[in-house]
Amino acid sequence: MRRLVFVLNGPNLNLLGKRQPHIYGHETLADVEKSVRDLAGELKLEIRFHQSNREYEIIDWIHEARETSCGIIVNPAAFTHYSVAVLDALNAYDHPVMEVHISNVHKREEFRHHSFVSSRADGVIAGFGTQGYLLALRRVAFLVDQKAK
Ligand code: DHK
Repeated sequence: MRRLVFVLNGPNLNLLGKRQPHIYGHETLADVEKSVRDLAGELKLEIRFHQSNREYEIIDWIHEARETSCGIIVNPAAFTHYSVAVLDALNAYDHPVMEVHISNVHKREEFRHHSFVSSRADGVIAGFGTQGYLLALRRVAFLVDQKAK
């Protein structure tokens, strides 16, 4: 299997570093991408890193990942809390899915406590800041290596 991992980011994450830094921190999404790519190099994984404010693009990337990848790391951002369509797309995906939230959504408004994506995710990380992406990537690598044994 190709050691390719899709890292998908939902709406408003293009503003990371500028948007509510007391909640999401000062790192930009480009910083996150760089850290993810550096770690992927160590773990011998390839990365497709995407962000969109449009639900259909996230869905299309999940469809693309079905054919080509060994795992998905997704921060669906606000789509987490209402998108049955993103859940349906992930339910049609056969490899590990890690759900990442930069903030601890459970410490925030009640509408952020429910995630549609969690019923499909193999793991959920929230409140670890942008480090959550790296923890998720290590987990995907572990699961892929385990399967290859
Ligand atoms: C990012 C968002 O944009 C919010 O809509 C989610 C998530 C939380 C995050 O913590 O990364 O509620």
